[in-house]
Amino acid sequence: MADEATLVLIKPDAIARGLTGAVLTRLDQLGLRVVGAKALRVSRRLATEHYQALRGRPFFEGLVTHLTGQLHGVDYVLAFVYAGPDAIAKVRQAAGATDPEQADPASLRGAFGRNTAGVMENILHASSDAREAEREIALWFRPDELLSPQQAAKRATTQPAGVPCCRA
Ligand code: IDP
Ligand code: MG
Repeated sequence: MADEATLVLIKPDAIARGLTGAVLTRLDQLGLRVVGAKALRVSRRLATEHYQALRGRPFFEGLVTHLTGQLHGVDYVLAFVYAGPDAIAKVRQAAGATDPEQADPASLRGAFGRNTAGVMENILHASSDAREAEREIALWFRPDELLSPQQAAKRATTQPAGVPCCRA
């Protein structure tokens, strides 16, 4: 399994609904290491750049407005970089399918997502492949905001504690 890094954004719908802890608990169980973490305001420019591949789609404006937090009265998102073997696929699987109504109920989107605000309130963003992860990490984090693999290695040798209340 390749050692990879992937971007996670806890979207404004999750922040507004108090789901940050649930997301982080689930991701902690993947045994990856966090090499970047921050809270930040999202400008329309950053949101547009983040979703540039979807420009022109009918839901694009709503998507950008959602990520800026305007739909949920939230003025920040939480951004993380998770790293480790197969990190991209592991986080995508934990996130679940794009549409919360189609997502596996055991996934974060299936368990907590909904479609009630005219956009998909699907809790989190997760990079979909290595190329996208590289582009997105560079968009959201400066190099000096990320731990080196050596700095983060201690976490990798520690087994996840496991949380009895949550499915692995
Ligand atoms: P992903 O987040 O699962 O990678 P993408 O296809 O990359 O899904 O789309 C990015 C985001 O755009 C989704 O998370 C969702 O918020 C929104 N989105 C995607 N497809 C639709 C759609 O058909 N209608 C409304 N919103 C959509
Ligand atoms: Mg995507």
